[in-house]
Amino acid sequence: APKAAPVNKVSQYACQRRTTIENNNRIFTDAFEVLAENYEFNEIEGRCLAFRRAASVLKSLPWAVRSVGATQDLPCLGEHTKAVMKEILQYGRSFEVEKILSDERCQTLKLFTSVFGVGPKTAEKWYRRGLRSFSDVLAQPDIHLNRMQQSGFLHYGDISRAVSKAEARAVGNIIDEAVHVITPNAILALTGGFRRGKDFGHDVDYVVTTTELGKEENLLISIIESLKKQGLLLFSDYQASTFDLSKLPSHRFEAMDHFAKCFLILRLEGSRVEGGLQRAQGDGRGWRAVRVDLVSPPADRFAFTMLGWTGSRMFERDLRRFARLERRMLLDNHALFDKTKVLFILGCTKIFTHKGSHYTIFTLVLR
Ligand code: TTP
Ligand code: MN
Ligand code: MN
Ligand code: MN
Repeated sequence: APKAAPVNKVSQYACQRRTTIENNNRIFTDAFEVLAENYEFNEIEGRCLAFRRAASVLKSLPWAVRSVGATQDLPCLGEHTKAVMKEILQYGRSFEVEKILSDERCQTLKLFTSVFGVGPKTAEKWYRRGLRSFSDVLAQPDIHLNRMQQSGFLHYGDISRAVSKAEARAVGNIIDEAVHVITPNAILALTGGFRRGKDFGHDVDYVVTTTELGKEENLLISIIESLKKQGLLLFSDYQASTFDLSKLPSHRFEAMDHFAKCFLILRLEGSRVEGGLQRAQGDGRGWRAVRVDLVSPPADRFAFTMLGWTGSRMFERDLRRFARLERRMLLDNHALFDKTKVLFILGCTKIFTHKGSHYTIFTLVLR
C-alpha cells in the first residue's frame, strides 16, 4: 500500500525554514512584536524571545492560521502565544496588546527609542524624570545628549522614514565610487534586509573590503574621509577592528563582531536616485538623510560576514544554535569552528545570485 505522504514538519530552527518576505499571519505577528517589545522594555528576555520565535514560525507559513487547532504541530508556540492568537481569532484583537499600546510608559519608551542613539536605558531614565515628548527632552537645560543622539534628533524625520531599494543602490554607488579611488580591488556587497529581498529598510547595510589582505584595516577611514570631502557625511561613528584570528567563535548569540565598522548618516541627493527620493509630502528639499552601516572584514572572512549581516536576527541566532546543537560547531560573523575535529573551517568563498536567490559557496580549508 502507498505510504501516507510525510507531513511537512516545521523546524524549530529559523535557518531550516523556507521563509519568503510575504507574511500570511501579520495580524498575529504584529501583536507578538508589541508584546516582545514590551518585555524587552521590562528586561524580561525569555518572554521577549519566546514571542519573537513564535512570530518567526508564523512568518514562515505559506498559509494563514484560521484556528488555534491548526497550530498544534507547529514548534515554539506556547500557552501564552496561543491564548493571544485565540483572542485575535475570536475578537479580531488582543486585549493584552491593546492595554500595552495605550500604556503611557510603553508609548513613551517606544517614542524615545525610535531616536537613533537612544536605547532602552536612556529612554527609561528620561521617562523617570517625567519626560514624555521630544520637546520635553530638548527643553531640559541639563540633559546631556551624545553626538549620536544629537544627530538622531536633528535627522529624526528623514531617518525614521523607510529607505527604498533605489535609495540603497544609490548609496552603494556613492560607496563604490569612493572605494575604487582607494583600491582597484574593492569588493562591495549589499547585505541586511535588502539582501533578503525586502523592498524597504530602516537603513542600508554594505560589506566593503578589498582582496589586498591587510588593506581593509584602514579602508573605512579612507571612505569616511572621502564622503566628508564630498560634503555627504552628516554623522559618523567609526569602530576600529579588534579582530583576533586565534579566537574561537563567540558563544553569545547577538555578540557584535570585531571587524572595523561604521554607523553613518549620509546626505543622499535626489538626483542620484532612480525614480526619486522616498520623502514626506510637501518636502521641498532635493535630498534626504539615510542611515548607512558599513563593515569591513579581511577578504578571507568575507563570507562569514555576509552570512552574519544578511539577517534576519532570528535566522542568525538559529543558525548559530543549529551549528552548536546539531553539528557541534561554533559559528559567528568571523569563523566556523568544528569542535569534534578541533579545527577552523575557513571559507574560500563565492557569492552569487541565481533566479532571485542568493547563494554563498564555502570551499572548505581545514586548519
Ligand atoms: P539591521 O540593519 O539592524 O537589520 P535589517 O537589515 O535586517 O533590517 P532593517 O530593514 O530594519 O535595517 O541588521 C542587519 C544584520 O546585521 C543583522 O542580522 C545583525 C547584523 N549585525 C551584526 O552582525 N553585527 C553588527 O555589529 C551589526 C550592527 C549588525
Ligand atoms: Mn538594515
Ligand atoms: Mn533593524
Ligand atoms: Mn544595519
